[in-house]
Amino acid sequence: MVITGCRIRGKEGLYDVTYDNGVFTKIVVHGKEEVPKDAYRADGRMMMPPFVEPHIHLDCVLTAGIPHYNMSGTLFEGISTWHEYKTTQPLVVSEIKERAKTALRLMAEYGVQFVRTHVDVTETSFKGVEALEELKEEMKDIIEIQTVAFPQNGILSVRDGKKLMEKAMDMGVSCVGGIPHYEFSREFGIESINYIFDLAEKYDAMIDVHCDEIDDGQSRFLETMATQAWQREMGSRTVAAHTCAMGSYNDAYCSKLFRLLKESGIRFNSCPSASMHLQGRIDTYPKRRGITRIKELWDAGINIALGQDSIADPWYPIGVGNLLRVLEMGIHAGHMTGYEDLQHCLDLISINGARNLCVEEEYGIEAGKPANFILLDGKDDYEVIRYLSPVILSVHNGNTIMEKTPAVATIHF
Ligand code: 17E
Ligand code: FE2
Repeated sequence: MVITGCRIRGKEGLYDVTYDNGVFTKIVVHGKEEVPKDAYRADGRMMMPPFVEPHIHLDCVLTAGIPHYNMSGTLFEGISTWHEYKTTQPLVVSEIKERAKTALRLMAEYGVQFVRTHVDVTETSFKGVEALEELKEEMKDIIEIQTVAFPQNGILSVRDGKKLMEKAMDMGVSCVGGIPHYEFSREFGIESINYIFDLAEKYDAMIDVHCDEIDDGQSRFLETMATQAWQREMGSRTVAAHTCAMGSYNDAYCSKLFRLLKESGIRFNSCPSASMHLQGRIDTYPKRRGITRIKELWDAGINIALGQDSIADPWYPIGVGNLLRVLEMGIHAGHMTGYEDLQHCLDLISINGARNLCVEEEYGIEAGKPANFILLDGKDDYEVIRYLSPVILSVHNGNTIMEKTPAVATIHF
């Protein structure tokens, strides 16, 4: 198959891109060689590697309103509403898979091909783990899924929490998760982090921890995570998610912290739309934004990717799978709307996510790499974020997983 006359993100000029048997085979300057009649005409649109969703909870998606909506909009009412859901609704593997698959179809429409999902392992029937592990296997040629053992109610703050984590890892979950800021005490929080790193070493797994997801400037579990990652040289396989408290740290502490963050090599994830919605709820005015220091991390050369967190679940009532909306929110909230930032802002939902998931090998428009790409109805990052351009073609391992005909408006003046 040949895509003719496309821009390639980050390169000058137009190209013809050929892929065969799921792999890119040839990339030549447009017009240099004859192309087959059935080549796909890109007409100058931009090709790039697919979008990456580094942080979502697929076991909870599309449950908003059952048994009731989160009326306060706080993280804590989200957690208690989910607790009601999981203890009152029948949990059926086929139903969880269907909801998750509906969310994956939404994401596919917006160019996502790699997804890391959390799955609550303090839901003790383990139907969520079963469902998402099955889906991960069934979908692997279409959308690549990684799972995280996420202890929603804590590891040490629930009875047998460690056993639940271990059971999930035995069932094939990809990453070890955690929630230190939600453990009963600071001591439990720290002990949970040490345990998470031990477990990751035991299972040779990656780490992705909900860390300091709270507007409490005293919540400093990130320094413990980064220190563990530094000591064990596991930074490149470790993600600190949310780190909302960093938005409330004082600058003196933060400047000290950044040295460790850089040396540790850990990666970051922020979910700006979800955090803007959930955090700042207990403030009067001025209200905090409740997000981590996206721009400062980016400027320090620390990897940070943006994710959705939720699609219509007890934590966040809206969302349709469109990472461009998350990016739009993130660059506003993070003051990244300067001209220079806009030139490469798509990194935040593409390559940076791929680094968090450790899938860079499969990622890139280069001969010899798997034919994973999207085609956007726009020509560069600036235009795509300004227009929230639709993805019109999405190809994974050479298979077309989504095609779209964008709507055309007729203006009558
Ligand atoms: N659970 C949690 O602790 N935090 C979140 N943002 C979500 C679930 C979505
Ligand atoms: Fe989350």
